[in-house]
Amino acid sequence: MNSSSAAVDAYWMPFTANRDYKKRPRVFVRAEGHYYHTADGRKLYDAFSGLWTSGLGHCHPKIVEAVQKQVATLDYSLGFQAGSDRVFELAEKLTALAPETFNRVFFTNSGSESADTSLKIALAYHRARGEGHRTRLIGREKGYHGVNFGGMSVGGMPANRKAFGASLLPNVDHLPHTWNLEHNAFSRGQPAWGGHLADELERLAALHDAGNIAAVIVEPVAGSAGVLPPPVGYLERLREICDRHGILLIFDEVITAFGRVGEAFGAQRFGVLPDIINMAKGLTNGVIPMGAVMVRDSIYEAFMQGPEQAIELFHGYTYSGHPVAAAAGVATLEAYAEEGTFAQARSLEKHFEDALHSLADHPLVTDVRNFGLMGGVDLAARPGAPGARGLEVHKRCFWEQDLVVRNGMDTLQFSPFLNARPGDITMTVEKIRKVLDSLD
Ligand code: PXG
Ligand code: PLP
Repeated sequence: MNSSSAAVDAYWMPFTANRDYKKRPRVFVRAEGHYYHTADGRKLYDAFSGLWTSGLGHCHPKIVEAVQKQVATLDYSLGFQAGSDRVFELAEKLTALAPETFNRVFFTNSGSESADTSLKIALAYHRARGEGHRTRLIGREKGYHGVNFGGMSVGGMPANRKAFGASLLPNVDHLPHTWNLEHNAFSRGQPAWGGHLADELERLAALHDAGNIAAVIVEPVAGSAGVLPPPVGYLERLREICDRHGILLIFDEVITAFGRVGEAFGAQRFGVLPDIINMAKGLTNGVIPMGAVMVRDSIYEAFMQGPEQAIELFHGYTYSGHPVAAAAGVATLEAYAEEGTFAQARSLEKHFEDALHSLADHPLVTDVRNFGLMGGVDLAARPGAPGARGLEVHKRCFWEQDLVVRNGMDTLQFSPFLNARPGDITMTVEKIRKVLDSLD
């Protein structure tokens, strides 16, 4: 393992405070089950299950074996005008898991690519149906749809947009976010207040003319923003308004799919069916990068016209449906089914909620939110140093508590394993309290 300072210096790390990190690098060399291991023999509990990715635990034997076998059998397959047996198998398995009417899937390599793919499908769908004037895209404040230009444009994280403001897509507008400390602080699950904020879509429809709007994209539960569950009735109202005006509804389920909210898809948990579902992360348990965009039959069918030899959608990635990623996907979906993972995740929800909300009385904690196995704990920012306290918790947990916790600025994010031991969730929260007690 080479983590000399030259090696560490060579790497421009993503979403990282590079200079601060490189003063004292935090490096993993191995992972197994619920733990990471470091070169100097330390073993750290992973309270974020990868990056919302690895719900089954690290180095799951079934997935490891499937990947090893696949890479030695068919390492790459041309994906344009050809395909591997494995990717068709995954497509069939995935559509079987999805809500009825979602029978077609397009493969990408990440959540960001899924975002851009879904927006392109929405625009091309309307054009294919003779409604090429539907070009406006609606996102939401505090939304996160990855870092590519489309996803960033409909996203609503100010820091991610700041440097690129002038070059974002035109014809985009945003719904307001639903987080409001006056009305829904310390909510357990879906806040009772805020469903009416979906009606802002009606206002945008009037402003831009509904006939010019192509799609609305939201996360069923906003993740990166610090876990913002939808207020009661909110998603239902978005669905109604989209139906009324012929607007496509895209659910970005990169985090919420595959058991994170106790069902295969958040759409099923909330009982609200979008038109397009984006996914990534849990599709392969994080083992090989892969994303996907699943559409209702009616969307796919709208493209299937014109001469048969014509390509219907001019879009695709070199690695769309990569056979090794597909093998990881197949093994992951099988493991979810064999181990009853989604039901197990659901059975942990109450314990997780109670554990997280036990932090509510801490003087540094300003809000706690949760849904499924997603949790966010806001800390009061240190005066004049936003984000410093959150990063300090991450670092102290790493060095002093053998615990990996993720912070987004001053929000601590929790993504327990879908098969976590309840005692480990309790342990995580006890360690967080200890660290919070030691902060100034
Ligand atoms: N959509 C959603 C809803 C996501 O959560 C993406 C798209 C982008 O996926 P890729 O694979 O391109 O990263 C995501 C990714 C965090 C955090 O700290 C979450 C993500 C990425 C980085 C940090 O919560 N989610
Ligand atoms: N840039 C160049 C020069 C390429 O040739 C390609 C693909 O062939 C790409 C970018 C896109 O790469 P990918 O398909 O991996 O997204």
